[in-house]
Amino acid sequence: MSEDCIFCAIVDGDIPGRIVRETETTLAFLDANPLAPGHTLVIPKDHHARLDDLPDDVAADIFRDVHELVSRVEDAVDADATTVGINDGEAAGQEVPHVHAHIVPRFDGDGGHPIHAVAG
Ligand code: IU
Repeated sequence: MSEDCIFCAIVDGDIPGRIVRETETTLAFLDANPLAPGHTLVIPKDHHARLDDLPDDVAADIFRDVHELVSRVEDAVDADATTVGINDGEAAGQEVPHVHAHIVPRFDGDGGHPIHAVAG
């Protein structure tokens, strides 16, 4: 855990999160400022700022969760497709320095561009 990390506070239950899935090593919850209904974040429970900091097994756990959640989230909000993205580092648009994968439901004609739509 890292002090003053908002995502660590969600993991610890100090800040409420709308939890979608929890495993021993990962947590998935709804984004507080969703780019689309169902916008979900998948994070490691331990604090790691950048992808390169993640242990291999936790990186695999995160992708396993993303893989399993995409269809569940699409079904839940009746989406047509999904953009999955990680902003890895400040210059890439990472605002919260705790690794997180975005699952952004997409809808026919929503006008978003792949990747740029999730970079905001
Ligand atoms: P980014 O990839 O670091 O730019 O994305 C950060 C995301 O975290 C962004 O979509 C925010 O809406 C989201 N978020 C959140 O869900 N809860 C929070 O308390 C904060 C940010 I701060």
